[in-house]
Amino acid sequence: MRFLHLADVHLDTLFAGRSPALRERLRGALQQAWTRAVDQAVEEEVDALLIAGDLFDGERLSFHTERFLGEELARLGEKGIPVFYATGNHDPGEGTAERGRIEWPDHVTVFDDATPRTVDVRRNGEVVGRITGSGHRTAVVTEDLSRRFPRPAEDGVPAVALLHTQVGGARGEDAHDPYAPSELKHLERAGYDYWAIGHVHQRQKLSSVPGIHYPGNLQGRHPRENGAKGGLLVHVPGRGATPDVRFVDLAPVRWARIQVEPGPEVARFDGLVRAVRDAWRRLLEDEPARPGTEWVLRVELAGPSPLHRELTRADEVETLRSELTSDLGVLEVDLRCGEVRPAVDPAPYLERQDAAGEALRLVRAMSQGEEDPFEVLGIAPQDLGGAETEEASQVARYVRHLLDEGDRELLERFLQEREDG
Ligand SMILES: [Mn+2]
Repeated sequence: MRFLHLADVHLDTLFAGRSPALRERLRGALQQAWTRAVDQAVEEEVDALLIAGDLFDGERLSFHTERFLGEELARLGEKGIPVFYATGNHDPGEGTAERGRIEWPDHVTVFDDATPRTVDVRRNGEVVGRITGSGHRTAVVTEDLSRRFPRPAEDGVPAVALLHTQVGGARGEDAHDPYAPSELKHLERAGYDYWAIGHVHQRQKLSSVPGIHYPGNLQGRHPRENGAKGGLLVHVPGRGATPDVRFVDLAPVRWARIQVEPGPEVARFDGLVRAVRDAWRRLLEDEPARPGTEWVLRVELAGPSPLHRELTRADEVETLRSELTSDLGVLEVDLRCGEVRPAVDPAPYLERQDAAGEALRLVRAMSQGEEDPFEVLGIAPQDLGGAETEEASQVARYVRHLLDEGDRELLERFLQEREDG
């Protein structure tokens, strides 16, 4: 049996907090990724398409998605490709009126409660595999649903299990709530040839034989969901055989993050742009993408820089951000400069018997706890903005954090004022 294994599509994600243009593009990308998945299933003439939960992000079902999904499912139906969909915590069986509008066609099997069901998959009338699936009835399933799966028949027909589950110990599991938690040991011994699972958005293989795989989500939706996203093309050649699993890159938009330390020698705007461009090229080499892939890029500048002062100003950062967006040809750049430090080295100034040296020694004494900053500055702890607690040791830690780069900051201002004066 050959099938395409998808999970965590999250149709109708709102993408709140993104710019209107990006939001529009990301919503389109979710659907485009789905269209590519269907294309892939048709081209590869798979025996089935499997969706391991969270097909929808939530209760919402837009008219657009309702119509779109209907058309895409019909395309699979016309080619005789059955669809198996097990509900997850985002789209539980006890759905809402909105999602209830969907009329699932006959070639779609929806597993939407805890009781597993087994369905034959046929090719030209012959049974080539069996799918056993169960779904989440409600949004908070704490039971290990995998324990209910029956022992598959030993009649030579490949057995595949379909479930939305958090397998204990999976990478990135802490980013997800432990719904329908299961144990790898149990899945391995349950007798299936392949577990098509979903929930954790990071693609990973938990076991080769039997195959136990998270395909990851179909399209990344935020900076932490970076790298190539898509589905798994799976071939289970026979009962007890080793499944062949191949990743297919389907997401039209990719998220990425690069960290750049321009260093003390980059002292001009175009130098900054060039430093980021070089890092960007290296990323493209490391992370090849299909032609036409669009990118949303987080750029984090860090380290000592003579442009530190400019990079603390919102208008300057915006100019750089907008230049990078067009220069790199990406959808959007999210530029972070919080880790950039002044390029000056305070060490030689610390010894000097002048105002700068005196001030530097005082900042250092405060940050090292030798002087009480509240006494020195003549303020009370409760007047300190930004501290989330009045507990003395917490406040002290917060103040030390504020003072951490304080010496460089202070020295930079001294030097600047001397130049200005
Ligand atoms: Mn989920």
